[in-house]
Amino acid sequence: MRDAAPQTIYLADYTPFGFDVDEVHLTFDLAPSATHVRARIRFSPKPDATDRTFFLHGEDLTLLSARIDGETVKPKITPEGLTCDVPSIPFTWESHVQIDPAANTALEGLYQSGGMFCTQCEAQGFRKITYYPDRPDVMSTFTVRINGPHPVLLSNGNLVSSGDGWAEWHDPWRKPAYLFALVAGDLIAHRDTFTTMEGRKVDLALYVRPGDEGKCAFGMQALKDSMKWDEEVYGRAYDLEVFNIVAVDDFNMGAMENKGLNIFNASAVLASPETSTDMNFERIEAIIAHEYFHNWTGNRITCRDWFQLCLKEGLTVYRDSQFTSDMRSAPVKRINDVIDLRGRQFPEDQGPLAHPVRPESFQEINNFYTATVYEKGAEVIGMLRTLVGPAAYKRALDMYFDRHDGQACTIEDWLQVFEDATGRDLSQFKRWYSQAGTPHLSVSEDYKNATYTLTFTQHTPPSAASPDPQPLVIPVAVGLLDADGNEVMDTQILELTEAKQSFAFAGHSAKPTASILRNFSAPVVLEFAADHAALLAHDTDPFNRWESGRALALASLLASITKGTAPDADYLQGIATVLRDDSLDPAYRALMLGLPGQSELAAALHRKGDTPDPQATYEAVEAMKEALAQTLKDDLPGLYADNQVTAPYAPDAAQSGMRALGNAALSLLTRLDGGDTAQAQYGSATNMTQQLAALANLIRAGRGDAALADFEAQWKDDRLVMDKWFALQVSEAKPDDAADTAKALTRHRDFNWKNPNRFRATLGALAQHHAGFHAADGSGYALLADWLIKLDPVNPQTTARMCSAFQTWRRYDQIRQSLMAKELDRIASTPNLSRDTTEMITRIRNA
Ligand code: 0A1
Ligand code: ZN
Repeated sequence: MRDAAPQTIYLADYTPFGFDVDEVHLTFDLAPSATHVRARIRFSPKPDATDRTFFLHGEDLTLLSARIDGETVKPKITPEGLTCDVPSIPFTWESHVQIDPAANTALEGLYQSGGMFCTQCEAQGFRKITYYPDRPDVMSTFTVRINGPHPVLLSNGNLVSSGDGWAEWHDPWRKPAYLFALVAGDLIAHRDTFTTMEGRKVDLALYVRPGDEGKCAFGMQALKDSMKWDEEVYGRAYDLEVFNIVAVDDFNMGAMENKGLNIFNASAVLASPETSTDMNFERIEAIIAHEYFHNWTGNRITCRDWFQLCLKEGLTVYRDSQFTSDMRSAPVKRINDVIDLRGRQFPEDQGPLAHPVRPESFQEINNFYTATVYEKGAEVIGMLRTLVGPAAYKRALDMYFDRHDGQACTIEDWLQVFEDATGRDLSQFKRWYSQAGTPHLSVSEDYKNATYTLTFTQHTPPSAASPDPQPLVIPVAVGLLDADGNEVMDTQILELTEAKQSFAFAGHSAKPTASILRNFSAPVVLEFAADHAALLAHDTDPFNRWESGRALALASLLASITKGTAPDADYLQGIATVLRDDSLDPAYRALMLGLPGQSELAAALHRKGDTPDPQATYEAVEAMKEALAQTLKDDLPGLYADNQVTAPYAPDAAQSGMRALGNAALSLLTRLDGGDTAQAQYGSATNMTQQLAALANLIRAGRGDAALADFEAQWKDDRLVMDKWFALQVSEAKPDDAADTAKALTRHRDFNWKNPNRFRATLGALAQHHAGFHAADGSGYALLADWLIKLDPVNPQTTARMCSAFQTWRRYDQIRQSLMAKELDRIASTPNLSRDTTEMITRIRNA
């Protein structure tokens, strides 16, 4: 049972733990409802400690015995942990607790998933396994003995010895408890090896449930590619004899970087051409890389406290985006990252959940694994690299690894290496870590006497999190083009530091066309009346060329919504020209056909002081797609045919780009042929990318019933594919049907609502269906609230994350606002609501 009044924790209150932990020995006797955990821990009081309180975290534990140096002690126990009188010299603490993994539906600590035992300890799950100073600045070596009847028994580090029914593991690298992991089950190993640049052989294994053996090869290759990339690009080699990955079906997040034993949501690692789309393959490759890269950025150098989460997450996301850019197409990756940033991080930063990249307080840390910490955190690192340049970035990173290996660090430590490596003063730059909100950057231009001048004004809207925002250091990449599209000034990085600042470019005999914020060099909202049509035709920066098309689409859609105008003909023609250019990468052309998301449109309307109407927004987007289909009607059959891959399936950038363009063409073609091409594609598809795209189009064309039934019959035993079947029906439903469709699916025999993937596939898809979730009668709000109330006692973490569907509620009209307020209040007044959900609902409701 949780506290009635949740406590707020402050960064400013940080104090170190008064003891060093020299070594940890754990013994597990596994049993579903009564697992016994014996801990033997060597503590040494720190000579210089200001606070010597011996407090060990512990939750939902039954303490059977406790001893200090062999003598029984009687600690004082509270719901959060225990305190005990301890010697002032080094001593050995022994405890014996009993826990109940079978009853652990929250999926935090030691739990069961499909008969196997597994753990999730980040952020504060280890305290549900044994009494321990469960904080990231307490680091120790771990030796773990597991007794259990399972064929596979795994923990961190290297295998010391094993026998029938037991195994012993030792992790020589000191680590915080959040990186502890244990797995026991009847699993199949897909094995390989990797030889490090230092010549050490590492045994690699990917453990999966029997039946999933055929879905391992891609993940294994991604792991080896990641290991090699981190050696080549960051000079970082792996440091144990084994690296294990385990796939589990029940997992709250994507995956977890436990030392030497990564645990993955099955959806983030299992892949095969028949069951996974190209997007799934790319995501899996990125997540495997992300978790692997944490070995250095997160594990070897960890966080002093949870306020520093972005130290490991922002940097590791930045590293995994660099990896994907190198493995695939850099412009395509950048565009996709920006789409994601605008779709998830901007709404967070512009609403009641706004918080700095390094928050200063929290109630429940699990609520801060956010797009701001991860994705904006990565953007901040990208800006730092842009400002100092790649060579200095490398020097700083080498210094960081050298200086801080084995330590638990802060953002101050991180910035210090950049200051030391470059001599720069980063005190103003540091505001990116402490100030919430998305900056707006408005730009005006002036041309006289052959001098072209750009004037920038930066403004960050004040918020509860940052009531008095200050100017930031903003790197703005700018290039200049002439009337024929030739570059007359290569990309330059302008460094904005003031609220208003001008930059003059002399020697231009004609007024140039400016391409501003190239490659999206800073996470800001740019307001500039650029010559988008010219940039769409000619910009040499692929990001800004795409961005210009996007800006034209946005302007046209906003005009349709507010003034009822028809889609902009210049935009349609500009896009048609780009699509006809065969010299451009198909993946890039496919992105050109994308339109701003409906919630992005709602945000843009809100920014202009309008009240978004979700139905009108939906209709404007539909009309735009119709206009694109008409404009391209003579091109679509060719575009579709030319982008059919005949070679054997490979999830690489070249093939997936062709399929992306072929399927983008298909979705327009379906508007013209009523779904005939989609029907043919559904019949002949031999991979999931083609099958799912065909199915989506058939649903949109109103003729999906037979294919949906066929798909279900084909895939009913594959849980990951069935997640797609659930999600697609909701996301492709007409706005008025979305809530009913989701509701009907919750009654399907395979709707296992305790499985986070299935819950997200169904209710998460509704939350993301903008016009469906915001249906005028409030049915979307009510259905989501019903299910959040039901899920909360079972799995607070997943419940709390999904509350963010309501974060934009103040954007909408009074009727919708009161419908949403009613649901927020209904959730808030649920008896015994978790700390996680209480915090989220309170922050959202207080908007
Ligand atoms: N550190 C992991 C993600 C993760 C975070 C929290 C979790 O439980 C609260 C689980 C996983 C990563 O960045 O991949
Ligand atoms: Zn991470």
